[in-house]
Amino acid sequence: MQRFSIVKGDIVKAKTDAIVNAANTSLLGGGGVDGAIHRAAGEELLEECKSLNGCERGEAKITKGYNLKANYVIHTPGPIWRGGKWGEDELLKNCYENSLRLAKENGLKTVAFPSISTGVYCFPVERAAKIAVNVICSFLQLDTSLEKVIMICFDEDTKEAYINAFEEYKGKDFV
Ligand code: AR6
Repeated sequence: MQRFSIVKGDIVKAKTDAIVNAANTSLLGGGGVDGAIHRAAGEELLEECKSLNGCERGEAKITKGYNLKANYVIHTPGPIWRGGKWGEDELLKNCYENSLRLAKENGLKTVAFPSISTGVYCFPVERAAKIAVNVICSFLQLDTSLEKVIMICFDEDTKEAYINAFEEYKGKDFV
């Protein structure tokens, strides 16, 4: 089985154990994928999020999924793009790593990610895709508890960026 896949779609419909939310540091909802997840999960998600006291960029926190098909939501605020010299790459890497670590710690087997930071936060998608693919595939190579990670891209251009990044990664050392 291919343990990493890239698809076009709407993450709120994913039937994975967890979906990842490209949140903001308040964790109290917003636009983009965050808004879609909160709308689909219902008011109880916001209530649980209020008890978490926010989240630093690059960190991750987990809640239940409520009305979603996914049992859990992993919330991670990504970096806001400010030109690339303000630690944006490292913060984005941390988002993926900490989300995967949290999934593993909670015994989850399947996780779906959106393209963190490449919407409202304006992180260039080709650069973000390389970081995401490298972190996810390296994690899967070292860890056997996670069975499947899916990148769910909302549009064709985003999907293409992730597929190109994956092809480049496979060219290096993915088996
Ligand atoms: N399923 C999958 N991907 C989606 C969906 C969806 N339903 N909806 C949007 N995307 P963004 P960010 C894609 O802006 O850049 C919020 O207000 C979207 O096309 O959601 O990390 C938060 O509260 C893009 O490719 O997240 C924060 O304030 C990707 O998801 C801020 O936006 C990320 O776009 C976070 O900005």
